[in-house]
Amino acid sequence: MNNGKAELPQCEITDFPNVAYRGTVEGFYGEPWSHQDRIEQLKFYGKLKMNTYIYGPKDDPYHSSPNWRKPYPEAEAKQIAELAKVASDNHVDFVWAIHPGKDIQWNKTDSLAIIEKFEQMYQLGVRSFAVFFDDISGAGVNAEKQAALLNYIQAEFLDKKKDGTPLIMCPTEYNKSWSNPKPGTYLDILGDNLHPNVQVMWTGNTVVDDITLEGLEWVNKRIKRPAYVWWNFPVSDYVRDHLLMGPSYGLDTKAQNSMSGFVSNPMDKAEASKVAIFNVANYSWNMGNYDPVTSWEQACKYIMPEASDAFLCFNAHNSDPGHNWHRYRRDESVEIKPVVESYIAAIESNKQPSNEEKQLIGLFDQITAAPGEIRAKSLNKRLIEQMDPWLTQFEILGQIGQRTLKLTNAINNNDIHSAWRLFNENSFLFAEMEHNDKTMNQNPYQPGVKTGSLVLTPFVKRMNSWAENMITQKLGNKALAVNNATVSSAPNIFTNIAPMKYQALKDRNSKISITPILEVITLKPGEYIGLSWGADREAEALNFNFGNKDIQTLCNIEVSQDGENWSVVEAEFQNTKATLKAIPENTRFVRVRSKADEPISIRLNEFMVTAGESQNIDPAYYSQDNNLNSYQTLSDNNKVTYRKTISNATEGVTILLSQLTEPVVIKAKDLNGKEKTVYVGNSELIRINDNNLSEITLSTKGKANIHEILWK
Ligand code: 14T
Repeated sequence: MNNGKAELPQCEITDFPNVAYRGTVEGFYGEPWSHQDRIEQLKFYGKLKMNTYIYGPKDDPYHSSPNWRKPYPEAEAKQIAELAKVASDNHVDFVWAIHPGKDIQWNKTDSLAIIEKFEQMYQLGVRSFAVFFDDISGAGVNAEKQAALLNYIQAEFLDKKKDGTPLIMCPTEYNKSWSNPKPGTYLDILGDNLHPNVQVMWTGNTVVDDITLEGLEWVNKRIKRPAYVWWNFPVSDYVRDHLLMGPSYGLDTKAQNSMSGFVSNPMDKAEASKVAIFNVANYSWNMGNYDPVTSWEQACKYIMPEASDAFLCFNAHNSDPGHNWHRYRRDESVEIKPVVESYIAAIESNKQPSNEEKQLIGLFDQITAAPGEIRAKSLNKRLIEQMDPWLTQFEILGQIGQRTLKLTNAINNNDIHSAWRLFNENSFLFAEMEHNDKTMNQNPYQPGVKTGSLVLTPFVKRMNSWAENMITQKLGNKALAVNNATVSSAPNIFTNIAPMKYQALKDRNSKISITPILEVITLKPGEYIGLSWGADREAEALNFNFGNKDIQTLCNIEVSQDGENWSVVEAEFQNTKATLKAIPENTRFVRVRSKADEPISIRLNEFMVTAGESQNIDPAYYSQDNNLNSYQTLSDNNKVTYRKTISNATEGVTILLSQLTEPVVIKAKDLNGKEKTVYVGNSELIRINDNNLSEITLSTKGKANIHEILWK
């Protein structure tokens, strides 16, 4: 002490943040975080030197309409007070946001209502405030009025209180694609009118996007201050069947002087969001040094030290949101992707993969073990609870992967018995996955649970459909199914554009649709895109949208019963959309085929066939439908007879079964009609090598699934 003044030794501060305000904005739609989740988050931010938590859950009625004018009821008020306290203990600003724009009246009463509400929050210990005008329409979107309201709050509330942090606003035009580019419009009005202390939020060039220096410079010029970045990652309210657990990338490392704050809008799953939030902490503290993948690996260790490898493995394959409205995609399965690709290339050109196989075995063993390890070892029960449905699916994916690799080997080694067993095990595992997808996480927006959806799930599906073709080819000619359909009962893409063959299909509520492709597709003369389905369904309509107004003159719409004989039909066109309503009975294929002389550009925005179950389908169809997954159930001493379907079957017949509980008895009639027992036993793949048969009859005292009868 010297004359009552404290002296500090001279020092140099070398560790300081690039961005003043760093943290999260709880701004997603859907179930808000729980109180306990929020407390955990605030402590987590404290440890990672993050200083901001903006409270703005869209589904809190006291944050938004209808109740933003009303004070919180006692119980909720108590919780907010507790959050403000925990925040301050952890050096975090608890920012309370109001979302009044849906029904705000631009008058004194509503201005006062906001100040009164802020006053209530102030009494609860809140010292930081925000006003959100996002996702509204109507009178609320007026820039002059919004700016005047914020200036009023600045003057009548913050200037008087003196101990608040800078006021934050989220504009209505909160991203470049939604903002009026004309000078003197919305953003410029905010820039000119808003008190210089007010921070203006910004999500980037679109709603969900990378953050670029260029993009920030564009908006900063207009709002006349550095933007406060609201990064819409890892928020998953627009892709609720996915988890976004991968690296946080797409963040400009040279933007430190172009932003006043950086907050992440996370998933409704608070604990699972910590991976991305950890990365945001690293980025916003020292962006010059930020490396997304290194930081992500550190995050996995930090968040689940007890099982970090398993967690890393899970996260590596649960990161892409899948096709979505925002067109925001993420890398997934990055390290294994080239291995998967060369494995597929080898298998499909009848070569034996070697190195790739070893790596994939290792990976699928790891995937199968990861969920169990996470569940057993992680002390973070809330995190496990939030990931639970995805952990379940991930384990099944691992089990399918393990069998898939053995399956392709068995086929290449001509070990058809093992191949059938493995294919069949996978068939049940796929069904289990599908069942989980239809029963777990059934929100009304994107119901279901998807894992490994960018690389690994498509990989195992593709290999199993390859295996199905190989098994059928080896064991029999194409079965001739009942109702004269040779098409597989499984819906399939019908195209002669090679890379499109494996595009994912969705089959729900009688609608079979091709997953949209975002890139422009070139359709060469004669090329076509279509769908096929089984004789157990009757098509009612085709809807497609190729994003091209001239499709009507450039393409033919064609239907077929067998995939070989086609007839042209006329659809109704409306701009780029086409609808075909009267589809001839027994149609099993539909395609849109280019008849132009030159390649044409299209987009696959929609391609959907509505096809409900057809009536009176003979259950025996499912054992003769070219689909090894489907089956007919045999039980209780019932008999089922199959006549030979191809006249030149010179080898005999193969019967593919599963889930046998008792021996199956097979009787056969020869060409003279004499019957004898040809098999009694428990095998699930039975070959009867006799070219003299005219029909076979199966029965069992127990149960059996008959998957396919293949004559050769
Ligand atoms: F305020 C904004 F900065 C913002 O991003 N608002 C919402 C946000 O709450 C939501 O979590 C996020 C991701 O879905 O997107 C914004 O909400 C939207 C975006 C749209 F494109 C709501 C409707 C849309 F059409």
